[in-house]
Amino acid sequence: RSKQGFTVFFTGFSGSGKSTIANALMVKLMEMGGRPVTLLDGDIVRKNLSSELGFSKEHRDLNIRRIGYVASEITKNGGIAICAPIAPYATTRRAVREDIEQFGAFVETHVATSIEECERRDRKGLYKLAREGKIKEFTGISDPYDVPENPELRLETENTEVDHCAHQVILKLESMGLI
Ligand code: GGZ
Repeated sequence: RSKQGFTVFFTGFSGSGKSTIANALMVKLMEMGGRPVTLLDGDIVRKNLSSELGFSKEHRDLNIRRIGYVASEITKNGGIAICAPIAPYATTRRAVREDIEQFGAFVETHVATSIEECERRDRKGLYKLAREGKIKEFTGISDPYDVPENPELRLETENTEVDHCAHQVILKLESMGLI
């Protein structure tokens, strides 16, 4: 009997490392073979599925619900979905969890890089713009982020290689009997 589908749902600040870890995880899961793996990355989804949306609470919630819907369809069909949006609101993450758990497992993974570290790295220069007020409602600077209280997994990235973070997800999936 084939295994159930599941969704790995990364959440964390801009620049926390979600996309990088999600990509490394996708490679590992694809190498294992067997089931299709679909990556729903924050900026790719925004471009292709949510291009009309901004960053108000309403628009972020719509964006996350769309991601959740696609992930639930993939999960229903026995596939693997990897999502990597900021997803700042706990209630919205909870709603997506409920959608997906009807069909398979939901593995909420908090990429716990601190706001100080994300701002220090500032890979895309967005934190500087947010501090200058040139980007409004910027998560962690001028907009809220609800820290996940009971995620399946929390990744401390500050002294951990990307590959090791992705490996921790693999170990969690094994311990949950999903792979
Ligand atoms: C947060 C913003 C904002 C604001 C633009 N707040 O590092 P990035 O650039 O590529 O990741 C961020 C991305 C966040 O989109 P998500 O779809 O993941 O957000 S949410 O889950 O809240 O819907 C950042 C960029 O968009 N960006 N303006 N105001 N991030």
